[in-house]
Amino acid sequence: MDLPVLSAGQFDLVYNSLSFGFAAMGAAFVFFMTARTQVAPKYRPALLVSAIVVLVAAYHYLRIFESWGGAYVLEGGMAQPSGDPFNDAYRYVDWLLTVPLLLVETVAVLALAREKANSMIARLSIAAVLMIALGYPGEIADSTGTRVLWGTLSSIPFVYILWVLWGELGQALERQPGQVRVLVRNLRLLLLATWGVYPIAYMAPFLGFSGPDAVVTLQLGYTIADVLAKAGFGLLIYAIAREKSIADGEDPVGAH
Ligand code: RET
Repeated sequence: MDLPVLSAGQFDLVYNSLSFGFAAMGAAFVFFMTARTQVAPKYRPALLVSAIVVLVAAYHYLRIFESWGGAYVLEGGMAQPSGDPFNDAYRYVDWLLTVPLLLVETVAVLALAREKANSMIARLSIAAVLMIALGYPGEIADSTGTRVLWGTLSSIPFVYILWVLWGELGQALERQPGQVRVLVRNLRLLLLATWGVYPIAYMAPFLGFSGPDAVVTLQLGYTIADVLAKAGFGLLIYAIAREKSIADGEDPVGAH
């Protein structure tokens, strides 16, 4: 999309939220690395994957943040496009790397038989790559028609992923002990709520938001969803791993 002129306040809102995104992902990385020793060894890979996800995201947020800063110049209280492009591709490259990792994390917490887990990861990862690759041409398009077309195509693998995960997490719920069940239920809701924000933010340009408002809504929506879907999701995975360690009688902290 061509960048519109923004008020200084609109520019700052996106600037600060991208900065927040970088700080949140960096802090989450330190947390997940440190928290690994608080769960039983079999759950440590899940926390390592969470840490990798937020590290990859922290790097991309830094790049997006710099790109946003370079794409505008402040003049007379307004933010004018500087002529340098704002690189939307960082987000999509980030998702290409992190969404399959989040799927690995989710499937790991389901504790399925190895073959079933591998086949699910493969099917869901292919769907994730399709979802992201089909969304990108629409993201960078200027015409609404092109955006709607690619967005609709991208929604097919999107619905497939949510459908499969919702069902599998639902079945896994039944097998979990008390407190873990509540956490897995929350994980399922967080997944649906955060993943649902992406297509809505993508639709901002044709949901009645025009020019500057559309750009700000889109960037804020993606950033909030990313922090919740990566750092927030990882925290729930940590809580589940911790409860399961305690339930297995393998609490490494020894408080139980
Ligand atoms: C796009 C294009 C429009 C249609 C749909 C989309 C979905 C994107 C999603 C992204 C999820 C990213 C996550 C990142 C976390 O690391 C590509 C915006 C359906 C669901 C979870």
